[in-house]
Amino acid sequence: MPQNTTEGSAARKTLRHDWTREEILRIYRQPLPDLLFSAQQAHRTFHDPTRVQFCRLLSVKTGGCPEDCSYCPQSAHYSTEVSRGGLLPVDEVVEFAEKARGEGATRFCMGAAWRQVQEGADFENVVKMVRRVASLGMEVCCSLGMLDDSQAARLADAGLTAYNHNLDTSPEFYGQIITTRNYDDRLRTLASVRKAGITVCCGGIVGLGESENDRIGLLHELSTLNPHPESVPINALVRVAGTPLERMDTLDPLVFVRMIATARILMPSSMVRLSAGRKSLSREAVALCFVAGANSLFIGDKLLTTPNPEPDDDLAMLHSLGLEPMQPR
Ligand code: SAM
Ligand code: DTB
Ligand code: SF4
Repeated sequence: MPQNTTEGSAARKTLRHDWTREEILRIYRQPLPDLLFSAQQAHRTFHDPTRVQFCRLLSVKTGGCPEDCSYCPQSAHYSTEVSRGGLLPVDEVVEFAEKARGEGATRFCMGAAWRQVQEGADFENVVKMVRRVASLGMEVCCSLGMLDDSQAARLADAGLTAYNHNLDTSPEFYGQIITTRNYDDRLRTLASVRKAGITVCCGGIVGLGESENDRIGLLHELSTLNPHPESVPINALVRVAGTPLERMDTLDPLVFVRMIATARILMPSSMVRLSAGRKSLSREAVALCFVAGANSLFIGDKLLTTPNPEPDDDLAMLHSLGLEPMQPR
């Protein structure tokens, strides 16, 4: 196929928000070299392909979540090895963030196993955490479940850079993964985040047993948001004992690579984050994810509750690929 007809290859600065599912399917299904070529073109139009942003996650409130997300070890509906805890003390969280900054993280993400944010002492303490982490000069992200306009405004005022709230999969498949909330609930929170002027971190998971159409459906939902989410985490399911998805089939790593490449083409200016599931990918599969346009990863030996590669192994991996950590903006 001649270069100039490769799907989605036009290296242009304009962003589109009117992608159709048919177009996305055509992009996703291209021969892998064409897909990767287009993704590289899109990537290089907006980003330095040798730079990777390091982010660090911390679960500030773990387990006992009333939602029934069937992938999640923190749901109270399943019996997993995750033990429940209350909100961590503010000082402890800030110390952890400082340490992460020393290890090269420029973005710090705090996750709480809540269905929704509730006003009260815990929320006040989260607001304090945000204010103090922001004062360290790091990007600050929170993932606290659903929130409303006034809570989003409080977080924005404290200096929150981004709010993570994933759509996870297609609207059609959503009900098979989560029954305690619906897609519209998710979209409503995303709208509150936008309204408050906080950037949006929104992505999904592959390996849930979804079809190719569901993956396209997720990418369609994400890429027709206007503006696009500034941050798009692509997770591979971490199969956790005790969750309903613990015995899911192993994900073909090339599906992950195709998701990343397609996300990069559809939302070229966004940060595409290689998120959960890296421990089960080979170094070569991770390398392909970077070729596909991923430009961020989570550092540290733990995500929220599940293991992540050892920091020394990650540094060696990045070095072997000739990649460098992104400097603070
Ligand atoms: N409770 C909040 C929420 O659901 O928005 C925030 C925390 S939740 C753990 C953040 C995201 O982690 C989920 O939206 C999901 O995409 C991802 N996640 C959770 N468990 C996972 C797993 N086992 N494998 C891959 N991703 C997972
Ligand atoms: C996202 O999409 N992935 C991160 C972050 N956003 C909050 C969380 C991954 C969690 C994986 C399961 C765990 O460690 O508990
Ligand atoms: Fe709760 Fe979030 Fe886990 Fe769902 S993904 S069970 S909302 S912590």
